[in-house]
Amino acid sequence: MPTPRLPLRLVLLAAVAIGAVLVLALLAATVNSVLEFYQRLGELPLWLRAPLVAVAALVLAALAWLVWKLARPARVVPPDATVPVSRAEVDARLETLRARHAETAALESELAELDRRHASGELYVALFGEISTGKSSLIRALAPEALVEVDVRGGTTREVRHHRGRLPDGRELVLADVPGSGEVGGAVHEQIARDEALRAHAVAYLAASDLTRAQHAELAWLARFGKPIVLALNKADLYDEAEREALLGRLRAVDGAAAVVAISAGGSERFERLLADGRREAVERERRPEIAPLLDALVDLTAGGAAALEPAREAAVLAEVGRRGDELARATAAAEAERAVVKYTRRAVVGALAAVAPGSDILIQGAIGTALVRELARIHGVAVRELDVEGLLTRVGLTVRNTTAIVLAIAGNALKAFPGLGTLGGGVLHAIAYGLVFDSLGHALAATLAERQRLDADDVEARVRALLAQPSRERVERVARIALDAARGASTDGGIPQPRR
Ligand SMILES: Nc1nc2c(ncn2[C@@H]2O[C@H](COP(=O)(O)OP(=O)(O)OP(=O)(O)O)[C@@H](O)[C@H]2O)c(=O)[nH]1
Ligand SMILES: [Mg+2]
Repeated sequence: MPTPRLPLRLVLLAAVAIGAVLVLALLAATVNSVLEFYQRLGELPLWLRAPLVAVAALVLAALAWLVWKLARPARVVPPDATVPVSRAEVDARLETLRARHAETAALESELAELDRRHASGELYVALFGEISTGKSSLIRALAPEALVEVDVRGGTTREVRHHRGRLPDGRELVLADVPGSGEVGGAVHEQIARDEALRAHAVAYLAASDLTRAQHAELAWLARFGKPIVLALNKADLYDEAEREALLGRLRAVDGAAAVVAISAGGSERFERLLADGRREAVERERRPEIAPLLDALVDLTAGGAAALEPAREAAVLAEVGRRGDELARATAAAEAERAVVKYTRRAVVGALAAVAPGSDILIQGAIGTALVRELARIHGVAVRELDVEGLLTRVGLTVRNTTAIVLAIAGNALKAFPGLGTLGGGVLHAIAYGLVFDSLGHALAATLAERQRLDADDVEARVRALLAQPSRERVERVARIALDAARGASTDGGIPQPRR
């Protein structure tokens, strides 16, 4: 007769009930002992009570501090934080990058443009803002002879164009019209605009209504470079007096801008005209620009002339070139590391195939492992001691020993992807396994060195373990191909690798 099974729900209910009773009992006991302790404390003479209370308070404070230290969320440095950097430092970084054959042309031309503008002594003002906020229309109003394209469609301006204009006080300036930001898929144009904004002495940031979250972020990014900014509410003609004042009030509350003004850059308007004979005619007419408040703000903001604003402009460009130089250095190191990993994986595979005597392969791999660690450390500019390298290899070796079965299974599976390999024998399987170990060690170590800038064995080991546990198909096939190429090469040489037990 089958035994009647208790419904799972009932079992769970019972467990929860028992748990609740236990928790309540524990709570009551704790409260009770606290009360008792408190009572006893009250009975103690003051000379004994006072130090006891003080010690308890200290312990509690230390505990609270510890909890705070452990639980506090890590401080996140925004990725685009601007780090001030000197010209000499930037030049030195570029020199190092050139020596590593990195593509430094763009950064060099940025520095050349920095020097060219410095020598020209001209005042540069960039217009900046989302698409269709009226940047090109504003250029047309500021520099009437300028040939600029204005369109109702967003994304009309695709590159930076410079135009000469004149401030009301008679000073000349160079105006930069730039592509609008916020266009779908317009990351490249946005970067062009941002770069030009950094190159300018001052920026007129155009908006056509309240700022969106993206516009807030853009303005904050620009302000972090210490750029003098006029925030201009364009298309003010579209709002009545009350709406305009309310909008301006909100824009004034935004951080980052030195001045906030309302303008009408102009643009053109279309309307229908009713003719005397009853016909209707579509007419397009230029709107009259009203930009005096912006011009006045620019006069104030640039009162010291280009020379006074030059140090801040240079600092902004250098900070950005420095940031990009760092990015390029990281990418260059990553590419070098990748090549090194492939090189040593191949050597490990070839070594494993050549090692006929049992046990000799371990020695060969030890030497190759040391060389791999040394080369990756050199690429990432991390100094390592002999002892650390040995320690790391021993630890990873132990990890690998524990996972050998997995690695061999993976290698076996990989072989199935290459038909007709029966003749090559178990040596190849072994070699693929070795290759996977080296490939995993190399990638793990490269990632640790790039992220932590030191040989953190714990981190490397954890990463190796993760990589070996779940190797991607692409990785396994790549290593398998290296092994097969090496094995075929060996067999055409006549030295067919022996199957291993
Ligand atoms: N009502 C009104 N419309 C304007 C004003 N200024 C520009 N416009 C219109 O806004 C639209 C976009 O103007 P553009 O000058 O091309 O804007 P933009 O910022 O250069 O645009 P992108 O180059 O695409 O980033 C056009 O249809 C203009 O006629 C203004 O002051 N008032
Ligand atoms: Mg434009």
